[in-house]
Amino acid sequence: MADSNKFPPSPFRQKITLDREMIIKDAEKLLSPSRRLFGKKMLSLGGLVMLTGCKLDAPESVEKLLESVSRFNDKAQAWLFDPTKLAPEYPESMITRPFPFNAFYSEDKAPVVDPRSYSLKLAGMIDNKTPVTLAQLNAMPQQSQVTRHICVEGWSAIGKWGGVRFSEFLKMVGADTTQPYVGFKCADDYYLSIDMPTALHPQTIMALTYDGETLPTKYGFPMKLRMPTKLGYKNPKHITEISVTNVNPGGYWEDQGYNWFGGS
Ligand SMILES: Nc1nc2c(c(=O)[nH]1)N[C@H]1C(S)=C(S)[C@@H](COP(=O)(O)O)O[C@H]1N2
Ligand SMILES: [Mo]
Repeated sequence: MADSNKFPPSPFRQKITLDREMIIKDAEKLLSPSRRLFGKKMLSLGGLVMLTGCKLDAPESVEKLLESVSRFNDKAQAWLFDPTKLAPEYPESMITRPFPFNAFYSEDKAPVVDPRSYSLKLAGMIDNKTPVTLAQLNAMPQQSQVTRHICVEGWSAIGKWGGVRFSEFLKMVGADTTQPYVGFKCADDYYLSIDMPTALHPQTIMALTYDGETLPTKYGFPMKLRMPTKLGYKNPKHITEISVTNVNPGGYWEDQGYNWFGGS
């Protein structure tokens, strides 16, 4: 985590307006390389408030919010991405129903994976690369969490996921956790990589259930990685392969230039 004092002063420091559209425009400027990828869907005020954890109740808070956005852009990652911090957990009564679906395609195109033939491939710096079956994953100790999923497109929702703590899985298969990256391949051509500290974070789980039921197709059957310390797009669904590596495997959005905070 970078020290926030090291950031150059925001060019928007002088702004003392609470005009919503202006705030969004300014934030879009700060986020500019990635903005064009999401177009109009990219930002909402609610999304920005959630991303930055800033409330908009005073003129100074606008400046704070914009500085916070600027920090994301500068890869400082701010509070949301601190791998040593625990993400907040919520009571089950706060679960968002229905929980939203999102992907780079519509819900009816979500890949249908056959649980009988499925096995999770392992690659890279892992001692035991024998593919892992769903039965094996289900037999491991399970834990659950009610956490908030935040999507950069401007929405967030609280959901409940259950599954295997990822650090325990990595230990079981003999992964070299001194390597910097963990890569994921998915049944729908999505791919992604995360940093090892996030992989080992206690709230990072291989989710096998959603809201107490087998993970539905739309939410990533048979298994997704749930990381409440990362934004939505960093949570890969329908995982088919996991690799441990010292070469950054990139990611679906990151390789299109969308790398301003995700790569940590
Ligand atoms: N395999 C795969 N994983 C993915 C995506 C995708 O398109 N394919 N989209 C990401 C994005 S942008 C979001 S917001 C979340 C949405 O997860 P949900 O459908 O459970 O809400 O999945 C993430 N993981
Ligand atoms: Mo997302």
